[in-house]
Amino acid sequence: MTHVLEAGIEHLNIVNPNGSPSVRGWNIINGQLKQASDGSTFKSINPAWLQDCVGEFPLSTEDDVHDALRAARDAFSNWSNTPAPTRGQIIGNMGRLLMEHKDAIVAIETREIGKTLKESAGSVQEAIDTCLFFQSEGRRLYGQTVNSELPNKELFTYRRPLGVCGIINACNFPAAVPFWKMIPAIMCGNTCVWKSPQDAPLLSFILARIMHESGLPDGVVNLIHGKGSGAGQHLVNAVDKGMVNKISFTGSTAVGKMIGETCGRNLVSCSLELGGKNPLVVMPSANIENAVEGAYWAAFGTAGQRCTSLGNLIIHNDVYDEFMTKFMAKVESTSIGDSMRNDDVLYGPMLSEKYASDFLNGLEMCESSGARKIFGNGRITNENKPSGFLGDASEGVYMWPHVYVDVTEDMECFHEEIFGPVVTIVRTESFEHGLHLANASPYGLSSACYTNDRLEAYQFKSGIKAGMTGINNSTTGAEAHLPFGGVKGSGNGTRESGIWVIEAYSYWHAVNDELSGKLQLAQMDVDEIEIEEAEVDYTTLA
Ligand code: UN1
Repeated sequence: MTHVLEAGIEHLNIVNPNGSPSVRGWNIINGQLKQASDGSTFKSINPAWLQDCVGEFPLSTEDDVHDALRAARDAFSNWSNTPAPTRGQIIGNMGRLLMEHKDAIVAIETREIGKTLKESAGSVQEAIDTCLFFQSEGRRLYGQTVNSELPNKELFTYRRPLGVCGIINACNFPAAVPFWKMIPAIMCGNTCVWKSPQDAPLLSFILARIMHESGLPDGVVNLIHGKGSGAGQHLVNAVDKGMVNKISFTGSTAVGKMIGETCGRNLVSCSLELGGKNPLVVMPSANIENAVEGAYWAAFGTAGQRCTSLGNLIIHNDVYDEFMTKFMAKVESTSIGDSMRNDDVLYGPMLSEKYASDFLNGLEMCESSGARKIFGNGRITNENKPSGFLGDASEGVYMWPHVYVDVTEDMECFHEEIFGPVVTIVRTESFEHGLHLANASPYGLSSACYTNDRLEAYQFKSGIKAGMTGINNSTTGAEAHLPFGGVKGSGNGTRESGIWVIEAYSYWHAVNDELSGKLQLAQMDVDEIEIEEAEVDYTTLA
């Protein structure tokens, strides 16, 4: 077994299908490598090749989480007093180191969670873009000067860090999403305890290591591995113990609500990026080829395992048959397999066995809702595989693409997110009805409308209740400098990315400086300006 710190990153992506862990990974607390206090571990498995055990990692205990939180607390004073441009420079170094090792990191992401190499490269690039954006934000982090209503008095605003941030992300964007959170957090002067996703601990370890190599002082980012129900829950429970000043979470709506309640009763701020049942509406004026391509990618890219993946595909009756003929031709020819060993697959395995079993439960819900399946057959095996499957299905956790039609608003599968390669198709007879359907689920993350009618496009973007909307585009594809997040059941209104995320990791501090040498009372000592009676009678000038 290789020591993860001794091995060059390039040596960590060698597939090793003999069942034994390739590497031993560690928590990083105050810059020190630590095992779990009780020595327990868990394994990270390559979902495209289950015999390939990527590594063995500490199953962190409550004590480990508290150690990490104390380290973050101790590091806070020095880090928050480090000039913001210097913090930005360290973040810039992170971006440059990520670029240097990009190919190796991409391969590790694909090996650990099964995304295609192209998509892993996208996720790592999103982390790089985030670093480059916030490198220069360190030279801004502007406050304001504000005019006082009193003479010889100055008013100012400053952005201040919140303190210790608990970071919890899902494994589907294991490079982009934690960087969306931690890079602005540390740029603002906060320190972090990062609970890595259970299914991507090696990638998380590499990223944390790169952060340290970039010049980040010990204790500013502390990494703990483990399960959501273990280390993740301990981190959230620490909010009740007064050890945490902020939680940032990406994951399910149910867990997000629990975190929101815990933070709420402690008046601790939280950022919640939760589920979606993202609608895509196809209108008769649309370019149907583009609409088919956008819907197909949104539904089945990443094996449907994005929070922005397409949920309800809403098609106008007038183009339903044409759209479906073209759409189904693509679905039927979908190429699926291990991207490490096959070029040009659309998607790989499920992120892990757990995601696979949740997905199969979601399919059962479609069946019990009364939706009609026109394509798909559950888990891919060597005896049960679509024509586009490449490789030996018994090696990994692969799913058919699934298409359900005749879905209506009263069905459970219309409302519930199903994380995986499935699309639920709804007919509409008008734009108004399509927009109504697009707004009818409990979620409001992403959304899309294909139309070449400018008024419809306008009415869609002003009528949809969602955090993000694509016009003639798929539901996915956020960029690192646009606000990312949802409304309704998709979050609590906070945003990731761009300048907007800074609000989530800082508070405004208003300072007044009284230079007059005396106590001047706001509102009360302000000179009153009387309204004078006009000398000219303006009414006569007309
Ligand atoms: C997620 O699934 O949590 O817009 C993030 C997108 C990606 C990010 C998805 N850039 O689909």
